[in-house]
Amino acid sequence: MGLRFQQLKKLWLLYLFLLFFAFFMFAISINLYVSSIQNAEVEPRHPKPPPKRRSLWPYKNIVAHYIGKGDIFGNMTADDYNINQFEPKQGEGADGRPVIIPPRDRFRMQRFFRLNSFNLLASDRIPLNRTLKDYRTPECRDKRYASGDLPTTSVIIVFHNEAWSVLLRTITSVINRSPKHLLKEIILVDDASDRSFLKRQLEAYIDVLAVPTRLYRMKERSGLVPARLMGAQHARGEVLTFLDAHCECSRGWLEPLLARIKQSREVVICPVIDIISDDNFSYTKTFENHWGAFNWQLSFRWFSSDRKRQSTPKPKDVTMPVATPGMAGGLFAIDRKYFYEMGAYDSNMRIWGGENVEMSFRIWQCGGRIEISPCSHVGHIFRSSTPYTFPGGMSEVLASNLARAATVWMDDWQYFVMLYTSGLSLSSKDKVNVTERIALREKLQCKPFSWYLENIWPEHFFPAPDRFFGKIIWLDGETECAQAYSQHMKNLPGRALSREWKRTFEEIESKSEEFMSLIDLERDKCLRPLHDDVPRSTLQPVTVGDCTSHAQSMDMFVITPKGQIMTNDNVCLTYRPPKQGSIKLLRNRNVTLSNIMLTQCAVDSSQFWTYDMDTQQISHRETKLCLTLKSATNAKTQKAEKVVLSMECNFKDITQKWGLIPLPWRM
Ligand code: LR7
Ligand code: MN
Repeated sequence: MGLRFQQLKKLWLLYLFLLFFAFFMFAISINLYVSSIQNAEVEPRHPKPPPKRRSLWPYKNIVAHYIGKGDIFGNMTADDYNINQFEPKQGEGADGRPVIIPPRDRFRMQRFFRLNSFNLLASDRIPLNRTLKDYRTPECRDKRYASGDLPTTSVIIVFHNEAWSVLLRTITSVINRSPKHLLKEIILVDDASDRSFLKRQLEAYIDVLAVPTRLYRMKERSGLVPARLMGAQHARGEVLTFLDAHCECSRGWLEPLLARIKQSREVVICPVIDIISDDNFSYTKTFENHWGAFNWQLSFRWFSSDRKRQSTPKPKDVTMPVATPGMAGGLFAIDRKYFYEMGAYDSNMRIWGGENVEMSFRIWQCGGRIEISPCSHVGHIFRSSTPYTFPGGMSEVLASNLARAATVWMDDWQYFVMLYTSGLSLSSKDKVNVTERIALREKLQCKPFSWYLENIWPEHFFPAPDRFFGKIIWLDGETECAQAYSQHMKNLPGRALSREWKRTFEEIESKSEEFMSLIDLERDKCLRPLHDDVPRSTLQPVTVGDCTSHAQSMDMFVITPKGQIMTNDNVCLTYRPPKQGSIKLLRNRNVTLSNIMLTQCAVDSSQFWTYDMDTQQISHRETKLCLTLKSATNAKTQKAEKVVLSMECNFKDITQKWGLIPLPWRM
């Protein structure tokens, strides 16, 4: 009997163990599935600025990383959308710390993530008035503003189906961290939300706030531009300050913005945009010295190379705003009258996107300035997908908004954008009516786009009349195009040809039609990144391959007269001798080593190249090494891959011969 019992007990234990094990495996597989859904997502719709890091190694915050967006969590019901589950816990998220969701709520957390594309449960635990750190530099903290003299402002917040706790935390942070006499009012514009808590409940809530707060509602869903225009119409402050509906203003955010406008009413001034995690709501400070511009598809991008500060008596005053060619779009202050003098917004832009491009070009080209104040810090929740609907279709709406901006402001460059942006084409131009905006451009006597590129954004990576734009092919001697190209170069008069890029561009330009008609996108081999799926900001080895495989333009290059070889997103061909320490790192990342990489452009001797028309070699100017195509073994997969590296030049070596095939970019 005793033995029986012992055996039974063992069986039970085994059974329990198996049960536990099965459950464990199930949890892991769900986790894997969820992360696979997330990884499948393309690049973030709106890039985060690089966070300010203490160590060199990018740390990853692993608190509450278990996010769900997939459909395994069941369909959302009307109740799910409309209940307000805000239940603040004292001290949660204090000082901008991350929220940790208790294990029992994890499933619900994942379920509710998709409502707003951020972790709603995390937000719902954080008090509206949570504390934040002071993110300003000591210099900024010490700065005194003649606060009595500053203009007043109306803060305008437009929203569509924003979460209760997030919207109210935005408002609370504005009220608590703005000097009362400067904050004239808060204006909310509801872009036809349907969540029930944004109706009566919101009206009752704002009625009793310490700062006059008014709520206007759009009759039908229109988008952020019509909503902001409605808000601006009702504003009475001297300055309009726009914020997204999911921000947190940190200490001292407002004074630097108003002080700059007081100094010059023609400045549109933006705060530094810090990162509130969509995952755990932690607040991360970002670098003060970054600035923004646009890629070839007019998506906003952050850059961080050094820029001159607004000129001051003290040349290196780190509290001075930095001029930025582009604005992210959501967070900025502008003199109210100046806003209207400059044409407010293009009221025909719907839903989302493009208005930040339009405003950036317009303000600069028509005589204003756009700057980022390093002393003003506002956090914004960056998310990787759009939670709301896009009436009219996301790509159609975005394409139309971008076509409007490009047609009015970009002169010759509008064709470039339309040719190389998916969703746009040369006929996009005919589908938009921008007569009024063109009249505005004439009335304000705005400068051409070429002026903007040369003076406001000299670091730009767009084509230009004095630049080459096209593909770089390997002259393997086999394809028709390669043969015609080599033939042309060989027959140029004069043995010792000039090594000026300008001369090269001219020679190529004169035959551009022929080369373009001969290029065979499948057989010719184009210079391009080795991997398709690597983030653009990291180092990428280079190879040659199929010329069609990079719809997103990474096999097209712009070459400047000084010899920088650039591609989209501010990426440049770079000579980079592998360091001892980095070898291991690259191996781990499953990348073949090479001393040639694509990486962020910088004005640096590692990025200047020379072309020899006589030998068709591209050499690194400083080391005089030639771009060479070699087979290498991938350290991890052990597979052979072709990699471009730089080696001693040998004019007989066919693996060192390159041709520049121009592509059209303007009419
Ligand atoms: O149909 C809509 N109606 C709205 O009222 C769509 C949006 N909105 C509201 C929305 O609730 C939010 O408050 O408009 C605001 C902006 O929409 P988001 O938060 O979905 O936009 P975003 O933060 O992804 O995008 C950035 O680019 C947009 C282009 O149209 C706007 O300019 C956003 O204001 C802008 N946000 C920022 O610049 C914050 C920093 C992001 C960066 C970089
Ligand atoms: Mn936003």
